[in-house]
Amino acid sequence: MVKKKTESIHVPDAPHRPGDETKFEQWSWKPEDLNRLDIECSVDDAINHATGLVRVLDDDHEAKGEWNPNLTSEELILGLEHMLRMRIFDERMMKMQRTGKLSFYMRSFGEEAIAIAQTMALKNQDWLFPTYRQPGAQFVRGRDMVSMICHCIGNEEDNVKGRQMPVHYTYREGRYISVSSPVGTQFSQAVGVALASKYKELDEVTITWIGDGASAEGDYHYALNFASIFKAPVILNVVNNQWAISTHSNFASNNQNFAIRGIPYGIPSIRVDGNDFLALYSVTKWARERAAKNLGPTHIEVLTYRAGAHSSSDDPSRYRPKDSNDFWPGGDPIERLKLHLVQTNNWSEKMHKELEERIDSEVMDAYKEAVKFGDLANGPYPSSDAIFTEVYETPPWHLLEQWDEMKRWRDE
Ligand SMILES: Cc1ncc(C[n+]2csc(CCOP(=O)(O)OP(=O)(O)O)c2C)c(N)n1
Ligand SMILES: [Mg+2]
Repeated sequence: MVKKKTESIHVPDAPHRPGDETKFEQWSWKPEDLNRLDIECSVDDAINHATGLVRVLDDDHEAKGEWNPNLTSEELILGLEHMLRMRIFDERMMKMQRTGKLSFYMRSFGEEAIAIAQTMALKNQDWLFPTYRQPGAQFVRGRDMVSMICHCIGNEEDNVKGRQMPVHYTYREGRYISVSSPVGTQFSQAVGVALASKYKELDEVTITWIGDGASAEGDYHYALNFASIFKAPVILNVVNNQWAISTHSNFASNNQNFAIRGIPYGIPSIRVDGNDFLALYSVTKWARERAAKNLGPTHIEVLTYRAGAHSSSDDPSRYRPKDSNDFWPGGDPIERLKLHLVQTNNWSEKMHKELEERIDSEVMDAYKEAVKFGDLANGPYPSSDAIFTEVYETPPWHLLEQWDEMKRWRDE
C-alpha cells in the first residue's frame, strides 16, 4: 500500500529558551478598561472580561477603575504582611532543604498574592481546595507556623505523620483540604463539596485552584461541566504561571487564553492580573457573592509568572532564560502593593524594613521550635511503627503479619 504523505504533527515550543532574550508582549490593559460586572451577568457579558485583564493597580501603583475593592489601609497592610510572611518562610524552608533538614520544597515565589488575597476575600466557613502553590491561605486562616514546618520535615509533630510530601499541607481547622500529589484531582472534588454545601443549604462557598499545566487534565473539564450543569457555588481558578515544570503553557492551551475556556461551558469567566492584590481580592469577592446568591460557578484565569524554580529539584536555567522573571509585565506582587501603600501615605521604607525584621525573627523562632521535634539531618525520627498506624482503626491480618516481621527485624 502506498502511504500518503501527511503533514507532520505540530509540536509547540516555548517563546524563549536559555540564551534567548525574553520577550513578553507588553500589556495594553488598563484598570479602567473593564466595567464591574453585575453579579447576575450572562455568560456573554463576561466575554470581554475573559479576553481582557482585570486590573486595579495601574503601572504607577495607583488604584483605579470599577473593580477597586476600596479596602482600608489596615486590610491592605495585613495582606502585605501575609505576603511577606510567605516569602520569608519560603526562603527559610529552602535553606532547610539545602542543608538536608527537609527533603523537598516548593516556593510560592512571585505568586504570593493569589492565595492570600483570594482567601482574604472569602468567609472563614468557605472550603479551600488548593495546590502546593497556595500555602499562603493557611496564614490567612491562622495556622501555626511551627506546625507547618513540622509537616514539611515529616517529624513526630507532622499532623499527617509523613503521609504526604512536604508542602502538601492539610489543615482541617482552616478547611484547607489536603493537597493532592496527582495534579488536578482537587478540581472535581471541590465541585462535589460545593454541591454538598448547596444541598445542605449552608452559607459556604468552595474555592479551588489548578495550574495551567494541570488544566490540560480531564479533571479540569469534568469539574467545569459539573459545576455549570448543577450551578455549584464554586470558584474555579486556573493559575497560569506560564510553566508546568519545564513544559511551557503553549502545550496546555493552543490560544494562550485559559479564561475563555469557561465560556462554552456556560460559566462567566474572568482573567485577572495575578500580581495585583486588589484585583484578585475584588474578583474573588464578586465570585463569592454570585455563589452565595445561588448564581453558580465563576471561572477565573489568574495570569502570573512562576518567578522561581518549580521545586527544590528543578533547575529552570536548563529550559528558560535565567532572568526571564525580570521582564514579566505584571512585576512583583509584594513590591506593587508596597508601592501603592507608600504612595497613599500609609506605609514607608522604614516600616517595611521593620516588618521584614519582625517576620524574619518570627520564622526563625518557629524554625528553632520545629526542629526540636526532629529534622531529617539530625533526627530524632518518628518510630517505624507509624507505617502501620493511623490508616486502619483495626489493621487487617496481612498488615499485622508484616508489622510483626518488621519488629522482629528491627529489634534483632
Ligand atoms: C497526574 C500527574 N501528572 C504529573 C505529575 C508531575 N507534576 C507535578 S507538578 C507538575 C507540573 C504542574 O504544573 P502546573 O499545573 O502548571 O502548576 P504549577 O507547578 O505551575 O503551579 C507535574 C507535571 C503529577 N504530580 N501528577
Ligand atoms: Mg504552571
